[in-house]
Amino acid sequence: MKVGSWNEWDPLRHVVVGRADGTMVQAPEPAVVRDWPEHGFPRGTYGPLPEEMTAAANEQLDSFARVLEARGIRVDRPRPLDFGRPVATPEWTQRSMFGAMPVRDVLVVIGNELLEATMSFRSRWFEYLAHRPLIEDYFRADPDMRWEAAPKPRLTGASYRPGFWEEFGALPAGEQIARVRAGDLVLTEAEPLFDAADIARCGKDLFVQRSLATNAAGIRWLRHHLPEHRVHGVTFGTTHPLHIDATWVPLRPGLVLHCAERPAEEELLRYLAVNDWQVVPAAAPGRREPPPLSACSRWLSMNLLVLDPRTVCVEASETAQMEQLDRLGFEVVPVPFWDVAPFGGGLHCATLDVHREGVLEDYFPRRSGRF
Ligand code: ABU
Repeated sequence: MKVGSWNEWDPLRHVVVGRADGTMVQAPEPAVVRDWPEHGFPRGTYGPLPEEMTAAANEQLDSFARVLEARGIRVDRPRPLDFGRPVATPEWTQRSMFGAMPVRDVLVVIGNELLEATMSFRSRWFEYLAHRPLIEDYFRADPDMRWEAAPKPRLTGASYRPGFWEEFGALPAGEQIARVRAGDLVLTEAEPLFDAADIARCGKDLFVQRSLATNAAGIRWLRHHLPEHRVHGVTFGTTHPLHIDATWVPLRPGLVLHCAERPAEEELLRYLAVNDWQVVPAAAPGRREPPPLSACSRWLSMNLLVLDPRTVCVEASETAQMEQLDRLGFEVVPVPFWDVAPFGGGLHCATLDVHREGVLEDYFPRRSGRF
């Protein structure tokens, strides 16, 4: 038993796969607006996702776990909470939690450190508890594991821009993207906030997206916390930045899959170019629409799990994405996963790599601009 992973591609030996049980369309809160009248959840309403959807998602998650185990990868599962119950801190009350499917959002392993993210939704403040039984087991079993939790956020009204959603929603897309580039979104800079899924790990370099869940103070906290790394704050040209793993997906040393609909900053592209990295635009998704009851986009097509530098798991209906990866020299493992998407994401979102073989390496020896 060992906790250790430096990047997104070294050979995977041990992974956590989430569970769909009890996932909620969460109760209203300042960080996020849910408005899905066509699926029975108009703005202001909340409640559990339908039982038949939950059963279908769990079937795909269980089957994915079996695919990984058949390849000799150890798979652990979280222990879902009663996410329908209200939660509170001394400063606020939230009428429901969310779920325990997207493990990637909450936890990240960097070297021998397992780090619990702050999160920025009140409905997700306590989500780490679904993973604590596993984390405690790892801590007992691995004498070298570092167990860290980022500062628990207060998430008072001071952490959110009042009236953000109404104001932002009324802007044309170009102005919304300008706000994304400027980091002028729902989160203020009152305290460090980040979701772990905004981090893409490339050895010494960590690319962290400033998003609807991650603010500049969160990126600064990560930079101070990980002094042996280069922690780069990055933005992409999208109106709804939330987690980097359907936008900027490192596949192996020298190769990143990039969502071309969400352009990277020129300076970031130059940094990759001077270090001889190739940035490949991902194939267009097969799906025409985003998943129902979900903040995710149809670009979950590129939310994949790399098993080693030659093998990658991809959602089974995304044939164009699979063919592209095949052309790039990967063995592609198709995994049916679309029924999981409403529960918080794709194959990368659903997992946490606890152990990948490998050591810390510097894949970007040359500096460029602010990088
Ligand atoms: N949370 C995973 C990616 C979200 C998206 O861009 O579709």
